[in-house]
Amino acid sequence: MFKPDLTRADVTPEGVWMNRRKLISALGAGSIAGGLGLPALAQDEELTPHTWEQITGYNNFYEFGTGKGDPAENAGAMETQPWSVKVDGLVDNPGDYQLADLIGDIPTEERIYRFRCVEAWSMVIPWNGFELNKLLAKVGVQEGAKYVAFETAVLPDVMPGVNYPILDWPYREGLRLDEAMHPLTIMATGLYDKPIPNQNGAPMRLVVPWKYGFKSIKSIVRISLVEEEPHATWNQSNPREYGFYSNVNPEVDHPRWSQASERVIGSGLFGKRIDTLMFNGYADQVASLYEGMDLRENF
Ligand SMILES: Nc1nc2c(c(=O)[nH]1)N[C@H]1C(S)=C(S)[C@@H](COP(=O)(O)O)O[C@H]1N2
Ligand SMILES: [Mo]
Repeated sequence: MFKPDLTRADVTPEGVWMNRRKLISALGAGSIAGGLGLPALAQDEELTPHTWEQITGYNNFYEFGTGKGDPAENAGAMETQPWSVKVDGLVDNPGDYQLADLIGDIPTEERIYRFRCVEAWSMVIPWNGFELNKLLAKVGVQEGAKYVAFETAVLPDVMPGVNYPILDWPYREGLRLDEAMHPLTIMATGLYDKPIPNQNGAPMRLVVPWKYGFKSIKSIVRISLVEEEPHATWNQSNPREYGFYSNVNPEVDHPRWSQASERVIGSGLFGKRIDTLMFNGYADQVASLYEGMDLRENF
């Protein structure tokens, strides 16, 4: 079951520093000390909390441009109300839903997660959202469904990026059904108790905290329950560099850079570096999903 890890103290207020030791205990010392062969972290290190400015000003959302500032600059033009989401494939209740109808009475809650980009930077983000498994229960997953596939909107009028073949649009991602059902996997509709800004994936985006950031697909317009492993944009564009699983793993380097550490966005000009943790610090909760799998093969 979900157990709270990071707290509000890790993300607010501006300019306050927290002790690494506190983070370690917050993440659950078991995942670090529990014999996974990870290096012990220095206890006197500090970690910078993140601010609204960093989380909404330093983004990856290639539909709005490839620069980290492009989404904040361009995504405001995207109209997110009304927003329709197609649900199809192996479900009891397929259809084109208005987002509010799809979410219905599922309550939102706060989830504070470390978010680790494959580019070796991270932030601690206070999402508001709900477990994806609640939405899947509502649409009714049928026997035979093994994966969940997601697609982002393609809006050429407001998304400058989709007019260029930077990626194979629409942006697509997928999870194995057990990953999608895991209580850590959420659909986020808010940030810092505010509606999620467009640059962060309004009106609804996935957040899978133990995987590299690119799995957390933004501005979702389609959810499909399928039998076969679905296309995933980065995996498809460069399968040698980006695997389907994309689990954060400090022991498996990207072909062009190390994944053993990460730069904490906002912690000074060049960013403090911290050690990357197996499954991004969520090993206690998710390692069992991959029992018996070679994580070097299935990266
Ligand atoms: N549709 C879409 N979703 C996306 C991306 C994107 O380019 N397009 N970038 C991904 C990457 S690489 C990261 S690191 C996260 C960034 O999320 P954030 O900007 O909210 O921190 O979004 C992911 N989801
Ligand atoms: Mo990323």
